Amino acid sequence: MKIVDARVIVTCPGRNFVTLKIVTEDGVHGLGDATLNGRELAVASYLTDHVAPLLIGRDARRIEDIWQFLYKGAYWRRGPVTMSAIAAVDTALWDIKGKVANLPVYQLLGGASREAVRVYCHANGTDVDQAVKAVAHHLDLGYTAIRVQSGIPGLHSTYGVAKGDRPYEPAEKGGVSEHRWSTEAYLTFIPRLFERIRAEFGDEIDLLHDVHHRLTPIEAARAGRSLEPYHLFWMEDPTPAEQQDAFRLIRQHTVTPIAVGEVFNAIFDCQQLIQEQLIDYVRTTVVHAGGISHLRKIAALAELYQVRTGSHGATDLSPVCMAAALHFDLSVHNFGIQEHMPHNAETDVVFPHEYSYRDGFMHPGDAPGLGVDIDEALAAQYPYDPAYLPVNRKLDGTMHSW
Ligand code: EZ4
Ligand code: CO
Repeated sequence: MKIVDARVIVTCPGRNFVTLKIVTEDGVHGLGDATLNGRELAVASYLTDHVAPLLIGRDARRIEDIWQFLYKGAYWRRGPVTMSAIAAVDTALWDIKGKVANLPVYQLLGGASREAVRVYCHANGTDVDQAVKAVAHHLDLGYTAIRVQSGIPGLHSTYGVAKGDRPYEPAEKGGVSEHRWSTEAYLTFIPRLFERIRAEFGDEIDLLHDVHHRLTPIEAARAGRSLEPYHLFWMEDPTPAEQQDAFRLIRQHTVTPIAVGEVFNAIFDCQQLIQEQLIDYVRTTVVHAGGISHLRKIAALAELYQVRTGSHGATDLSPVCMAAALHFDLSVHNFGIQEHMPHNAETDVVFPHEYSYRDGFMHPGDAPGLGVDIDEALAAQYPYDPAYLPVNRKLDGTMHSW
């Protein structure tokens, strides 16, 4: 089953997406998400200029061999650009294998380990009152696990909070915007936010929070300890994880569960975190961590250490990634939860899909393959439009993690 075409489709139905489409000699096609938010064209070029020519003529059935060929064959290992490109190929080949077998991909991965995939949503407010309203709204939509982010008194903007009345979107057009940051303001405010949310909504709902890599280990330990009365489902990215052993210090001080991994691209990025049980959830995702094949290896390692999965699922991961994530989530034994940030209506039309949401759960559907497609004519009507993530500076102007 030879590959006869591999091409990249870049489209911007409100935000940029990069999609790889692989076609076999029998006319079967598969899709893979290759979107790297804010650096999209680097992956598009990597695929078009360096990977697609190598795929032509290869046997589309040999998913693992092609993965190893692209990983070992590049010589230059890992990194978000390379691993997103490999992920796109891997995902597209699983899609093709499912279509040829006439089975949804989760059946090829061992079948369903659960009825459906529990998801968490985002509730954001410019202040605590708005955050309370956003939580109430998402409870009405059926979610039972909710990530809460709020504007911080004294700081004009911060991560995860929408500007104006448009939904929060992690990328902005028209240049790089700047946020301001004060660790002390944040550490003082954050327990008050969750105290209020628990007072309003009680103990039953699961609450999550994203620190977004902004604290040092000892500051993260203080945050985790101060949040213990509100028993979070997880505290995400409390400190940058380049130095995995930094998490030992956080663990020594708090029982607030920790989730890390949306910026990881290989199993080596979380090897120590998992083997020393320094985290509770690993957030690696299909598009940025080498595809379904590599994510399964990470999950298998994590299973040994009672670490569960909690894949990243923001809007900068396309519906192709969402579909692939749901097949993975449904099948893998040590699944924890899946992030769900719904796409806008234009995106949902450009990428028709079988997956669905109901009462706090999602399901990938039972169509052969991934159950997601791309309307190429429609995609072409939304040309690439550069957008960047914001940056973050401390009050004195020093660059900080965003
Ligand atoms: O900032 O996807 O948990 N979700 C997140 C996201 C990330 C964006 C970056 O592209 O942290 O909002
Ligand atoms: Co995050």
